[in-house]
Amino acid sequence: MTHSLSTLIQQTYDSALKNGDLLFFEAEHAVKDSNGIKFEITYAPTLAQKPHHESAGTDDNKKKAKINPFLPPHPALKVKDLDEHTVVLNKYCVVPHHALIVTKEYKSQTQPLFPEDLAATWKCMTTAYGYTPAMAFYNCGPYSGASQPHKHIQILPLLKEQPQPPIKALYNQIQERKAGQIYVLDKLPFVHVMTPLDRSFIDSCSDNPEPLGDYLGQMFFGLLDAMFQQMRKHAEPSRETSYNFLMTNDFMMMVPRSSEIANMNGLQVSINSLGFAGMLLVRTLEELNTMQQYPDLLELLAQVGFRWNPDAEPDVEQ
Ligand code: B4P
Repeated sequence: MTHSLSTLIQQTYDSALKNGDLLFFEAEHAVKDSNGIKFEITYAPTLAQKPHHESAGTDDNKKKAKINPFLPPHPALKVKDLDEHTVVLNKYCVVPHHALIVTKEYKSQTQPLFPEDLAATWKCMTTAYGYTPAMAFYNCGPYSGASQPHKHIQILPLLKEQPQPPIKALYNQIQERKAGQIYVLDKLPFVHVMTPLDRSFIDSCSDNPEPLGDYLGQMFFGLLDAMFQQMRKHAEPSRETSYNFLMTNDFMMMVPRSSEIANMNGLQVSINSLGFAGMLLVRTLEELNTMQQYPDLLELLAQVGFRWNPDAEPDVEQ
């Protein structure tokens, strides 16, 4: 009997957790409204116990830092082999069943996503958690918040009541949305691009990876191109591009990154793609309290992205 992806994820998770091959970090959640987005702040104090990826200076640590955890993935965390990818559980999870789609061969996390990556991601994102909606994200490049250099896309179930992910509340305000059109949201004070997906087309080819991948690839590269156009207008040219990519059941979003760390009243907070979805992670009570009192969380995100240049030529309406 073949099991569904959602059953395999649950079974692998239960046994990896029981055997200590996967660490789940208990967290508390707070919600903070900032400019119409109900940001979800996840406070995970035990995450401080997670081993650091960076070398701490000793030879032993340096050796450990070089180990690629996805080549091969730990057998206890491996959920399923796909054609060119393997579905693996996140060893250090704050959200149960958080999974990764890693390339079977080594590919760099600085590469864009290609049709085969996107088709595999869509298939997993829409089947991994039964009827619970999910989100996929990709931290691309050195300033994106990525800690592993081997190409991996992440998927998470979206569990809460409010529009999910929280950024969707702003997406929902786009009037007369058209699939494939590029949108920029007035309320976000940093360069970003967003596009709605054509669900009826996707559903018509969801069992056929080739047209599915071609369509999602076209949307991804259209978004990447639009992001570079915005960057040319609003930022200094740079050789190293980093960006965060989000994909839900109905839209894609891309945000170029200028740095990994935001400064919150002297505290350093690492932000990855989830920050731009409206989901922020803190590890200490001081960070939690400071974030809850921080006047504008979008300003925190603007610090690690690129602020709009007020002198740039306005976009031409199409
Ligand atoms: P990356 O793209 O490299 O980095 P990341 O998601 O920012 O996670 P990072 O590792 O920096 O974790 P952080 O402490 O910030 O992804 C690498 C992924 O591989 C991570 O998911 C990592 O946990 C996983 N991994 C590492 N070694 C592994 C192994 N041997 N086997 C399998 N998987 C392995 O954050 C800790 C966790 O909290 C991360 O999972 C992160 O995604 C999650 N998180 C961050 N913000 C969150 C939020 N707002 N809400 C909920 N969860 C959040």
